[in-house]
Amino acid sequence: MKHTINPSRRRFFAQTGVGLLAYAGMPAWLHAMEGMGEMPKMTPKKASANFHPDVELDLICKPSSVSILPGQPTRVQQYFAKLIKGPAHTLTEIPGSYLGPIIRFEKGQKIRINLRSELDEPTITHWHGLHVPAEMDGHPLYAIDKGQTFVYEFEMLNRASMNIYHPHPHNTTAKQVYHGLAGAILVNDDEERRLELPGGEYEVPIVIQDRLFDTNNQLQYVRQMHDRMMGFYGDRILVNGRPNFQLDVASRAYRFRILNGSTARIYKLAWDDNSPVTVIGTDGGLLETPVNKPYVMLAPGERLDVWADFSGRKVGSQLVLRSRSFSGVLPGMAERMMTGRHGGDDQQHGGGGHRMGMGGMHGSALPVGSDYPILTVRVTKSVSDSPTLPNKLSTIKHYTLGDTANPNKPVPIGISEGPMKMVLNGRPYAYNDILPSERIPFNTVQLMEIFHAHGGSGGHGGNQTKAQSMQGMPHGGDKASESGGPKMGGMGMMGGMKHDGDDKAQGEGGHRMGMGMRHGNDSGEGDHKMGGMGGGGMGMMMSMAHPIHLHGQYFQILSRTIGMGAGDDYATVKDGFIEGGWKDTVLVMPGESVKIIKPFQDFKGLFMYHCHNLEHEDMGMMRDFSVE
Ligand SMILES: [Cu+2]
Repeated sequence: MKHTINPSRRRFFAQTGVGLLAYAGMPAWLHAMEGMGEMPKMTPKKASANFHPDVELDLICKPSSVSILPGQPTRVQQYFAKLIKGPAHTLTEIPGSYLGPIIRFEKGQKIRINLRSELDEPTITHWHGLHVPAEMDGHPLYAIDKGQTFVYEFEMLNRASMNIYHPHPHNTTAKQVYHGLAGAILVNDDEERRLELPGGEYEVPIVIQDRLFDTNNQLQYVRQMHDRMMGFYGDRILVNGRPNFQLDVASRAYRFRILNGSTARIYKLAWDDNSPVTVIGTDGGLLETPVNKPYVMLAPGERLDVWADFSGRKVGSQLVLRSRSFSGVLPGMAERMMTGRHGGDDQQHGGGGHRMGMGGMHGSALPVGSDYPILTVRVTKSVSDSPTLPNKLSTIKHYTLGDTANPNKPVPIGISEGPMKMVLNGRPYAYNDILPSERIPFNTVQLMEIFHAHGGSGGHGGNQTKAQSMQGMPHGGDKASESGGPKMGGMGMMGGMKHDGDDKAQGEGGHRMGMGMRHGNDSGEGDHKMGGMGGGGMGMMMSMAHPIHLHGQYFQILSRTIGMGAGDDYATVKDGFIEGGWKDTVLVMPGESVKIIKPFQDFKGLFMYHCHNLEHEDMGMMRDFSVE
C-alpha cells in the first residue's frame, strides 16, 4: 500500500506564517488544502456466495434535480434505492425530496446493499451509527468511481434506533452530503415493539438541514477558507428537503424521529409555547425513561426521538418547533459578526455590511445561535384516542469505570483548531498513521476523554504550548507533538481580518485577539483543559464547539467537565444535553472535557473518529482507531 502522508506539504503548512486572508486570496491553495495525504485504492467488495441476505437492495447515488423553491429546479446529488429482496416496508420514499428513501431494518436481519455510483467523483457510503465490520463501514479507503459497485454485507446488530446513511469519501464528505446525499435508517426490534409507540403516519422522520441558494435556486457551497473553518451555514432551513415545513396532525401523540443532517449548524430545539420537549431516545435508541427538557441541543449527526403530544389541542391551533438563541459554539469574534450581536441584542440585525467586512465572508442571514423556526405543526383533526407515554422505555446496561480496560488512562481525543489546522490528537487525517494511543485492544471496553488540546489556540506561542499540552495528555501524546504547532496561527489570521475592514466589530475583534495572544502565552500551557475556556478567556479566540462522532459501537457519556470561566455562553446550552442513553456523536463545547465509555467488540480493523462538523472533517479533523 502507498504511504499516504505528504510530509513536505504538511511541513509547509505548519511552517509558513500565512494569514487567513492571504490564504483565501489564493484559490490554488484551497485545492492543495483539500488533500491532507492521499488514500490508497482498494478493489470494491463483491457479493459473497455464502452470504444469504434477508434483505437486499440496490442503492445508487447520482446527479439529479428536484424542485425545492418556486421556480427553477435545484441540481442535487441523490440516493435512489430499489428493493431486491425483503419486506415491502423496507423502503419509504420521501416525495419531492432530494433525501434518500427511509430504510427500515430489523435487528438480526442479514443485509446486502449494492452501492453503485454514477457520480463523477469518488464516493462511498457510511452507515452512521451501525455496528458493522470495518470493511463494511464505508471507510474512505473503499471509495468507488463512477460505474463501480461496492457490495455491503452485514448483520444488523443494532438495537432499535435511528441512524444515517451518507457518503464518507476522503475530503469530500461535506460537499456530497450538502448536495443531497443522505438518508435515514430506522432499526426496529422487539424491545421497542412491545411499547406500541406511535407508528405509521404517527411516526414522523424529521431531517433538519440548512442550505444556501443562489438566485437561480442552485445550491451554493464553500467558497473560502472561512466557510471551512467555521463550518458552512445556509440561510434557509429545510425539513425533509422542503422549506417552510408544515405538518398537519391529529390531536394525539406522535413520535418525531429527528436528525440533524446539516453539515455544521447546531440547533437548540424548543417548542414555541415553552412546553417541555419530551425525549424518549437519542442516537443509540430509546432511553430508559422519558426525559423532559426545556430545550435540546442537536448537533450535526445527532438524533432525537421525541414524544410530541398534541392531544387536548384545538383544531386550528399551531405549535412551532424553533431553534432558540444560544452562544459560545463559534469563536467569539466570528459569532459576534455572524450573529450581529456586537454591541446589542438585536439578533436579527446581523447586517451584511459587518459580515462582508470580514474578509468577504458572506455570513449568514440566519445566524448560528439566533432564534428561528424549524417547522410548524397544525392541528387539523380532533381525535379522542391517544396512546400514553410509557414510564419505562428500555433497559440499558450502564458501564462503570470498573468495566473499562483503562480506568486510569483514558484514550485521548484532543481537539485542536486553527486556520488551516483542524486536527485531532495533533495530526490531520492520514491513512495508515496510527498513534500508539489509537491502537485499541480487540474486545475491550475503553474509557476515552475528548478535550480541547490547544493551549494558546493558535497563538504564536502555539508550537510550544501545544507540545506541552499534548504531553499532558493521558498517554500516546508523544508522536503528536512532532507535527508542530500552528505557528502562523491566530496572529496572521486576525491581523488580516483586522486590516480588511473598518467597522466596529472588526476593531473589537482585533483587540480581543490581541488579548488572546497574551493569554495564550501566559496561561495556556500545562493543562489542556485550560485551553478551552470560553467566556472571557481570550485563549479561546479560535475555540468552538465540535460534535465528535465515533464509528463502530455506541458509547455512553460518563461525565462532562467545563472549565472555569465558561460562564454565560455555557449557560445558554447546558440544559440541552441528554446523557443517559447510547450515543455515537457528542457535542463538545469550548472548554469542555467529555469522558465516554465505549466498547470495541466483534470486529477488528479501522474505525474512524472525527468531527461531524463535516467541513472540519474534510479539513482533517478525523483519525482512525485500529482495533487489533
Ligand atoms: Cu469540528
